[in-house]
Amino acid sequence: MNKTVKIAIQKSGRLSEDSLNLFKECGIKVEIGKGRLRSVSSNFPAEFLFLRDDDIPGYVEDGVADLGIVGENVLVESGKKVDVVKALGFSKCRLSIAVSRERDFVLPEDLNGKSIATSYPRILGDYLDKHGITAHIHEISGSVEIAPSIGLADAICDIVSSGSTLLSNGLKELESIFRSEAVLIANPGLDPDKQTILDKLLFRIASVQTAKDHKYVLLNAPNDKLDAITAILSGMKSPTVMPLAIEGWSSVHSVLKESDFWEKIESLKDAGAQGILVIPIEKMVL
Ligand code: PRT
Ligand code: ZN
Repeated sequence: MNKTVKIAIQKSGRLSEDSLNLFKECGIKVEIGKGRLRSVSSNFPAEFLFLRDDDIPGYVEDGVADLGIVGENVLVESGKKVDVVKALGFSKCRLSIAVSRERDFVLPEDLNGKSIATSYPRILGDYLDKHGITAHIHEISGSVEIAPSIGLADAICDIVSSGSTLLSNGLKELESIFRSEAVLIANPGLDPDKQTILDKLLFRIASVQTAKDHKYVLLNAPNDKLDAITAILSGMKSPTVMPLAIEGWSSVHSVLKESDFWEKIESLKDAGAQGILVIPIEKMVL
C-alpha cells in the first residue's frame, strides 16, 4: 500500500478556514462535511484529521498524526516535542499582559505579589521567571478578560488581535510577551516515505507563499526610456521587453516584490512608464 501522511487540522475555529485554504491553494483536495472527523484526499497522499487545536501538538508528538497546523501559542504552551517545519503567516496574534484602564501599572515590577489570570500558565511563568517576578498565576480556561472586573485577578495575560476585546472590557494592554502565528508542525521521527511527502507539501507551500509576496507587472514605455525602466525592474532574471504595434514603444513585463511595490510603481511612472497593469500571481517556482 502506498504511504500517506496524516495531517491534523482544527475542526472549527480561527485556524480552520485558512488551513483548508492553504491546502486548496496547494492543489490538494480535502473533502469536508459536517461532523466529519477524517477525510482522505483524492489527489495527494494525505489523510486529514479534524481536531480541537489544543489536541494537535500531542497527537503529532505521539505520531497519531504526522503533521499538524496549530498556533505557536498553543504549541509552546503544550510543551510537546515536535518539529516546527514552516511558519504559515496566518492567525497572527500576540499574548499580552493587560490591566484595568484605571490602574497605574509599571511592568514587570508591579506584577510582584499580584494575581494574573490566564490560559497560558507556561508562557506567562517563563516570562515571570525571566524577570525574577513572583506572582500568582490563576489558570482559567476562558473569558479571561472579565477576571479583573469580577475581582478574580489584578491582571490578565491573554491573546490579543485587534485589541477590541480588551477595550470593551475596560482593560489596557501593557506588554506583549509572545508573538504567534499558525505553523506547520511535524513528528520528529517521520520515516523517509513520509518525509518525501512532507517535502512535496513544503515545495507547494513555498510556491504559494512566494507567489503571494510578488506581483506581475506589465507596462508600456517609450523606447528611449527603456533603460531607466528596466533598471528599476530587476525581476526574476531580467524584464521581458516586446515591441508594441505602435512605432517607438515597447511592452515591459516583470515581477515585483509586494514589499517594495508602491515605491517601484512611483519610480516607474516618474521614469515614463504608462498603462501599468498589476496582476496577482497564483504560483511561483524559483
Ligand atoms: O475549539 P478549539 O479548541 O479548536 O478552538 P479555540 O476556541 O481554542 O481556538 P480559536 O479557534 O479561538 O483560536 C485558534 C488560534 O487562533 C489561537 O490559538 C491563536 O493562535 C489564533 N488567534 C488569532 C486567536 C485570535 N487571533 C484571537 N483574537 N485566538 C483567540 N483570539 C481571541 C482571544 O482569546 C480574545 O478573546 O479573540 C479575543 C481577542 O481578539 P481581539 O481582536 O478583540 O483583540
Ligand atoms: Zn482550543
